[in-house]
Amino acid sequence: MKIQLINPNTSADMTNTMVISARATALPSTKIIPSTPEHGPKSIECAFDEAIASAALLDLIEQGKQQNVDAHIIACFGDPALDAARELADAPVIGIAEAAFQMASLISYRFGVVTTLSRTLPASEHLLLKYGHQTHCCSVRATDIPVLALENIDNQAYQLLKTECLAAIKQDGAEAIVLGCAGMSNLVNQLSKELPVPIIDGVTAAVKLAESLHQLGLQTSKTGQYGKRISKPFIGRYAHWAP
Ligand code: 2AL
Repeated sequence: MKIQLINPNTSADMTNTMVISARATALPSTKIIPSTPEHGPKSIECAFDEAIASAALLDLIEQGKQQNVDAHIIACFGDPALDAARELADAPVIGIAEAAFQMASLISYRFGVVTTLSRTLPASEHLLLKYGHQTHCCSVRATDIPVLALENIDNQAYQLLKTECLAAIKQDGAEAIVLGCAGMSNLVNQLSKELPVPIIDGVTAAVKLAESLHQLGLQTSKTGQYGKRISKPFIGRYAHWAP
């Protein structure tokens, strides 16, 4: 199968990190096709970044559709433009936050989320509510590590991340930890060795969910919410979305 792995921010280094994690997890027969926008914010850490990144992300979904990919992954923990992407795509579209929450809820009764800036906490809380995981999520913690600092994480930042994971486990009762950024996908193995609970990275969780849906022959439902978008004139820089 072909999986389009979209990093919706413009950091090519972050795309490379997640591609390595995805390829290491995917079946040998799965092709991972990386996709990074040319325009937009270098990292996505607030609603403004997310809004600007979303239009470019939808262009990438359309590109993936032209390449006949079998699944699209939106690899940013805010799951930006996920519903819009599902309106556009026929193949499954998987957001890494939703993928990680789903996996965590299968292997733990209460899980914690450890993410980047405190600024992003409401976004994670909002997604937990939207997806209905709030009763099983007992902890949402920030490290205040900026997304781009994850590209070359130093020991001090790594220890900070580990300390917040431990606090989620010991103080908040987390039985599994969801890592709250695609740029943390290369840290999951080390953290798994050093912490006493399962650690879940959304990128690799999304790859395995995409492979499962493909093997089951399941596509995005085109009835109702994820039905085709409403056809209408679009002008200016968005004229390419006109009928
Ligand atoms: C993210 C992420 O995964 N990619 C990005 O640019 N920002 N997540 C986050 N919590 O800040």
